[in-house]
Amino acid sequence: MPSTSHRAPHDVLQVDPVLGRRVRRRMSEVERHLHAAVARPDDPRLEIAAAHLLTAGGKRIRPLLALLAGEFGDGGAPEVRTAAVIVELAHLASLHHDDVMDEALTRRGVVSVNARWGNSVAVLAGDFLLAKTAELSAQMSPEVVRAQSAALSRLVQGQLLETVGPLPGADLHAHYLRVIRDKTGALLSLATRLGALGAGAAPWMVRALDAYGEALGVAFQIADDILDVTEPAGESGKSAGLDLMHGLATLPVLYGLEDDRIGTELRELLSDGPVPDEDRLARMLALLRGSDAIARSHAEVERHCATALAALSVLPASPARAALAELCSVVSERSAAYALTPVA
Ligand code: GRG
Repeated sequence: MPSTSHRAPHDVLQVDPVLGRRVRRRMSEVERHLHAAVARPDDPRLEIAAAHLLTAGGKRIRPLLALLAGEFGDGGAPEVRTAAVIVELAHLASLHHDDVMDEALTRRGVVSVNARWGNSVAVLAGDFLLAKTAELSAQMSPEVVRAQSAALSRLVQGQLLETVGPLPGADLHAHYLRVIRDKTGALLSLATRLGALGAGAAPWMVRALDAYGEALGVAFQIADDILDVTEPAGESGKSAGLDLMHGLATLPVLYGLEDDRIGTELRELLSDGPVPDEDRLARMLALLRGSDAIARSHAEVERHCATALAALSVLPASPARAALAELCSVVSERSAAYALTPVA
């Protein structure tokens, strides 16, 4: 079985020790401010629910993106740190709501907020986190508020489009791409945009970093969708096959349906409706893992990483640019193992 240990996003800081020390120091400040943002000394119950996933961990890729984008201006400006806090809080809010919709039992390797305290608390704690992001962006600038509102609106639209599914006769690949651009690309590009804006970077740099974040976000989501099929249960802090459980046509599934060897059986299994029993889910996962759907999906990860690298190439060479380029490799490596070693 291929190895499932992945490099963490923060490992890219190893490209330059001086950058690494600086960004890690700023990251601990971000952590302090994240916890301060959810602190409610007057009523610890809300704090406990809102801080549950924050404390559980997570890769912190969005704050890392904001801090690295900040390196293209005054990276030490407090606004860069605020940008990093905003994007992680918005991400957390979206995870709260996502887990309610998916009826998820675990997240970040711990029991989900909805499973622990119920749907109402999970939704409201998510709303509280979202409200905090508005409070923080209002401290920055009208441009930041505009960028944040636009990104959050895309996030919700992406999730909505995924939920309602494609229109009859629509191009399924185009629908999938639209969904993931909005539900994931929008927040990663907000991270780089706000980090760069907070640092006072030149507008052309902000645009390049925004384009990089969006393309990286698309690659990141496809890799996530591949891992949903390939990762043994528990490795990602979620259960395996969650998307299939909910009948979602992610890229590996779309390619699986196009594969002559498994397409017919996969279509039949899927047409039995969502929430399959354990045997049906196991059979669908085995079919996809043994087909070329994983390698074809991984090729798409690499294509979007190449777009992200092309966006970076207009920026001046620097340790931060090298770290952002390395992040493309980290994202691509996440889904590479099974693509290189198909299993029967
Ligand atoms: C309330 C802002 C808000 C949105 C509501 C629910 C929803 C609309 C959007 C959900 C979007 C969503 C969950 C997209 C998936 C993004 C994704 C790849 C999540 C996993 O991110 P990682 O791997 O997770 O960075 P960690 O735990 O490491 O932070």
